[in-house]
This record gives sequence, C-alpha cells and structure tokens, in this order.
Amino acid sequence: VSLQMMKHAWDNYKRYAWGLNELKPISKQGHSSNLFGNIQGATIVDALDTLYIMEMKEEFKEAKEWVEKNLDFNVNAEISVFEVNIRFVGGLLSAYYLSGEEVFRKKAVELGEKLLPAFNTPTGIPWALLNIKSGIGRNWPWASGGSSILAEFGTLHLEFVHLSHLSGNPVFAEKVMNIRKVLNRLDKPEGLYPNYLNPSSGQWGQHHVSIGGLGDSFYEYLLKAWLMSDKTDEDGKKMYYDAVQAIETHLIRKSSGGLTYIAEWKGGLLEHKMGHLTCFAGGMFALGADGAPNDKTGHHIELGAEIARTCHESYDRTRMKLGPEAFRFDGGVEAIATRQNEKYYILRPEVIETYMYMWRLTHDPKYRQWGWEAVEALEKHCRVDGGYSGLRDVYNNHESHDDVQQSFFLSETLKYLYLLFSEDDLLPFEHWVFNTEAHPLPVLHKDEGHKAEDQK
Ligand code: DMJ
Repeated sequence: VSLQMMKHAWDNYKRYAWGLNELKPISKQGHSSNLFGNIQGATIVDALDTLYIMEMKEEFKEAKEWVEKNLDFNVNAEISVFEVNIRFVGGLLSAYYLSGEEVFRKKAVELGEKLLPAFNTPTGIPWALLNIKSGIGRNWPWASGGSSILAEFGTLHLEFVHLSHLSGNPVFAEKVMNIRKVLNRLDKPEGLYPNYLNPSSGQWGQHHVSIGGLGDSFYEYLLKAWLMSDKTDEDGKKMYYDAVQAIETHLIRKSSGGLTYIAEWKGGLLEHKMGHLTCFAGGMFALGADGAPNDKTGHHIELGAEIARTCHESYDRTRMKLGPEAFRFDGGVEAIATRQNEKYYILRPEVIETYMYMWRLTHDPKYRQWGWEAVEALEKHCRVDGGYSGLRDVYNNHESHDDVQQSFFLSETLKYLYLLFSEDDLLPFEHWVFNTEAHPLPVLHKDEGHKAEDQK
C-alpha cells in the first residue's frame, strides 16, 4: 500500500510541480522553500532512492534524467547547509550506492565542494546559511548570540565521510572530524550538549538542550557514525553512550500515567514537552542497544519501546489519529498538545521511523499494527486529489489542510512504511545506515576497502 501512496504522491508532484522543490497538493502548483535557495527539484532528489527501492523503474529513470539535465548548483543562492546536505547530498549518495549510476556520485561531490566554504569560521564550526555562489556564510538571525545549531553542524558527518570515500579527497572527512574535536574540548553542563555553539568564540550559547528540534540528529549521527565505520569509530561510540547517560539522568521522565517521555532542558529547568521530532529517539535507542555498555542492551531496547508507546499515545489521543507537532505532560494532560500552534501535523516520519526500528529489532507485531493505523489515518485525512497534505489541527473534526506535500514524506515517511512491511533483508542494518532524511548509506566495512559501493 505504501507503493500506491508513493505513486499518488509522485504522480501529482510530476503533474503539477515537476522540477520545483515541493508540491502544493490543494492548489496544485509548486511550493518553494527558501531552505534550498534557488536549488530546485528537492522532491526529485529526495525521492530517488525510495523510487529505486520500491522498484518504480520508469519513475526512477525520469528522475535520473531530470538530475542529469537540470540539477544545477551553479546558482546564486543562499541555502541551509544542513537541509541541502541531508536531502540533496544524502539523496544523491544513496541513489549512487543503490544504482551505481555515475551521475549521482559526480553531482554529490560537486555539491559537497560547494558546501566547503561554510567551514571558513575561526573554529571550523560551519555556518548555518551559505551563499553557494559567493561562499559567504552567516547564522540564523534568531539563534542565540550568533550561534550555529547543534543539530545542523552535527548532522554532516555521515555524508562527508562518504564524500571523502567516493572522491578520494580527505578534506570532507577532515572538516567533520574537526567538529568532533571542538566539541570534545568543551565543558558540557551536566554532560549535556547545548543546542547553540558560537562558531567564532567556540563557546556555547544559551544552555538549552533538546533531543527534538535543534538537537535531535546530532545524537543520531554519533551512533550512526560508529555503526557506519563498522564499529571502529570509538570516539563516536563513546560520545553517543555518554550523551545517552546524561539524557537519561536529566531529561527522561515518567508521567503519573506511566508514560516515559523526553523533556527539554533550559539552564537546569525542565519543560515537560516532547516534540514529534523527538519521537525518532525510540528507534535510535533500540538501534544503539546492541553496543550499550554495562549490560544495558535490554535496557536500551526497553527505553526505545517506551518512547514508541508514548509517541503512539500522542497519535491515539487525537481525533485524526496522527500526532501533533508537540505534546505536553503538565497542566493535567499527558501526551496531548495544549497550545494551538503545536497541534499541526506536517507528514513527519519520526513516529513511523521508530515503529520500523522497533519492528526490525523486536518483531513485536504491535509495531506493524501501529504503522497500519498511521496508514489509515494518512489515507483518510491527508490524501487529497492532488497528493498528500499536512493538517493544521489533528484534534479537529474537520480537516484543515496546510497545502504542502513535504519532500520528506516521499524520502522518509513512505520509505519507512515500506520497510516496516518488508522482510528484514531489504537494506539490512548490518550493511546500511540511514541518514537523518532516511537515505541509506553503506557501512564501510573494515576489510573490504572500496568494495562497499558494490553492496546492494
Ligand atoms: C527531516 O528533514 C529530517 O528527518 C530531519 O532530521 C528532521 N526534520 C525532517 C522530518 O521531520
């Protein structure tokens, strides 16, 4: 069924927004996000590997032809380094590793080179925003005292290691290893990583800590860097398990109704709120369980299962059976959004992502049932004639559509659903890690040198 969903999402993108970044499924036209500047075709590049995995051969071929003829990085555009890395570099790398088509390798390396000037800061911690023509970078004006964002500069590692691997140019890997070095030199409050770091002074900004937005994929990439290195990256391993220890001590709490959640930390005070984005952590804890120190494997699986259950509750306690952007555990509620501006659902993948990891790692059938509930809800409330749309309020009786079909719906949400209902030997975890946009990258096996490219 996720294949039929993919076809509906793709066909409508193709009909109404071909070559543009995203589709507006209600107004049936293109949607351009300033995250990608003038770079076009986000949905095409994000969807390449999903099309490949689902064996949608015609569509993959059309997408490849578009990339060959039209994907152009010689534009005057200010882009988000993080978004372009996870969607475009990640999408091109996966398309290359899966299909072996040289054009994807070439474009990935070309784009990687365009991103390098972002690292020209006193510390080497990259800027958030970069003009890829002039090479001038800056940070988000709203970020604490000119800081770079942990989840942005901390979510380049996997792709940059592969860029060095595929280009033979060590510069990419050097840039991300230097980020590690800067982080390792700093004192961490209570062992936690603040979301903000100033790239000029090398000092933390505000002491806000989150496993959701602004922090999330930094932690994910520590674990996955270790897994992708065939468990040779001991530094990544240590940083991951130390961070999880601090998160458990300071951020993870249980509600009076028995739901485990991950709160946000602001200078030592907890905000009892969990974002939809934070729900990815259930899958992360389970994926990292195998290497957990001090006999904690079972404990990390259990933690993953608890987070999955809480996030399922956040879906189940809505009218539309799709989860809100953020839910709270205070003021007499549990796993429910209380503020109007936190009640929306924008086709995000994190809860389904966690179901997929939990299913593969435990084979408890409830994860497939929960995934199926999400499919039914998406079909009922998000599917429209012109594609799939996000919702403004998941507690309402009537749908109010936001009119955006996010590119991550095709790269992540539908891919994770497909994997949830596939056999374990499709992209097995021993050989592949998924970047934070669900683009699979091969594990670089110790003894096999450059043979990793051949793994399908
Ligand atoms: C995606 O771009 C990635 O999953 C990212 O890590 C977080 N935000 C979206 C999906 O919600």
